[in-house]
Amino acid sequence: MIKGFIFDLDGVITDTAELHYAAWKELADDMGWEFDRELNEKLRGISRMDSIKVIMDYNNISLDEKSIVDFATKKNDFYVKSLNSITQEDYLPGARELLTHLRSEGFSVALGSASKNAEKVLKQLNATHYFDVIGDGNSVTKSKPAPDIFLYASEKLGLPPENCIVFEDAEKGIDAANAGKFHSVGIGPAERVGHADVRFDTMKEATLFEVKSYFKELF
Ligand code: B16
Ligand code: MG
Repeated sequence: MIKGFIFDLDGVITDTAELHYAAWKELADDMGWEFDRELNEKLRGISRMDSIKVIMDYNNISLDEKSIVDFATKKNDFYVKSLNSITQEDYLPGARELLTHLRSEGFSVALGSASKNAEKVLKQLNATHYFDVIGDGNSVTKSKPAPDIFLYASEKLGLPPENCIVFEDAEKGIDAANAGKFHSVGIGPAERVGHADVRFDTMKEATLFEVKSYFKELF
């Protein structure tokens, strides 16, 4: 039986990818590193420290651990400042409606995001009240594709993975959900999330009715 839903944040509830892009671009421009939207796409759903390593590899740069942390912190400072621009208008279409519907039907709801800034983003959206549990980049040490963040969220909800559906927009996020033996819903193109149990192009199509129709024997 499905009793709980675990949501990724960026790309599922709201689109912070553009703000991450602007912050990495500001750092890269300062440093004279190459960074474009194609490379930004490779950072979808992965942690800040994994992200800077992808950018360094792309630029053939090697740095000591302290410098890597310093540069990642600098990017984060740019990013955190930009979060003040997020408002209640910035839910991805369909996301707020789904959260409201789940609460009204009595499902348990958790966040399972790689971001260490998730609480701030939820606050800006006025979305904190939708979640029984907030799992974010501060909750676990092993990031996606490891299943740890989703296992953390389901454990805090008091539910085993087979009773939970994970919503994810990232390839590595679906890897993480599948590795944890959760049911998975992919949001985005097949080449990115085609390995989810069911896939929708956008959150707008991923209504509770559609999700129930797909997983019908589990409701
Ligand atoms: P932070 P999600 C992820 O969010 C982003 O998609 C990814 O681009 C970012 O690097 C990661 O959060 C860490 O974010 O620097 O704020 O800790 O999709 O897991 O909600
Ligand atoms: Mg995401």
